[in-house]
This record gives sequence, C-alpha cells and structure tokens, in this order.
Amino acid sequence: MPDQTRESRSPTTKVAVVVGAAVVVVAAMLLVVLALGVGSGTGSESSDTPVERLEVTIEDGTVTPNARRVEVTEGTRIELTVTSDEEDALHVHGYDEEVEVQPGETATLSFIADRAGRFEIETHHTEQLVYQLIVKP
Ligand SMILES: [Cu+2]
Repeated sequence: MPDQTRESRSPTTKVAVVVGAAVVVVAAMLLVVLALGVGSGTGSESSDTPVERLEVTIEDGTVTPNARRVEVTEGTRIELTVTSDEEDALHVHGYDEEVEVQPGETATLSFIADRAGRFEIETHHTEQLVYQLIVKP
C-alpha cells in the first residue's frame, strides 16, 4: 500500500534523498558553467590573441616615437601606453580610438586591430604623428 511505503521511509531517508537531488543539480550546473567557460576561452579573443604593446612618451613638447612604422597582422590586440607631462590626447585614425592623458599620468588604450590597412596614430594637442600602424590581412 502506498501509505505504508511512505510511512516506512524515515525522515532521515527523505533528507538524504533531497540532499542527493540537490547535489546532482549543483553538479549539473557546474558542468554547464565549466563547459561555457571552456567555450568562451576558445572564442574570437583567446589567450592566443597576439598582442603588440606600443609606448608613447610626451615630454617637454617632444613626442616619442616619431612616425614609427609598426606592422601587425589582423586580429592583433594593440595596447597603447601613453605617458605625458602635459594634457594631450592620442588618436588612432580609422579605428577612431582615442585616449586622453593628464599631466604626469599614464593612460592606456587597448583595441583589436580587426581591419586591414594603414592607420595613423597621432597626438592631438602636440599634433605629432607617433605611429604608422600597418595592419596586414
Ligand atoms: Cu586624429
């Protein structure tokens, strides 16, 4: 009889069943999270993404480097670091990425060079051509 079966189950058994079910649910959720985590790691931007670090220094009105040619392949992450003793702005033409820097501070700008071509990186206040970024397909 159903009633007898239910009564024969001790409260401890019921708790054990509930806990067991909860453990299964949590384990399933963990698997999903792990699967998603691994999936995103192999996405468009993984740890394999090449990185080109470019430094810019503005000191006493002099911008370094000056029109330096840099070649990267499409998909490279560009990480620009600007150190300046005056207020200025660094502009990546074509990608239209811009970062402002305050006197005595360091500013960074990071973007993926996902379009081939030749792009000028210049300062806007001191108006100097800093880099010529060549992005190869
Ligand atoms: Cu500009």
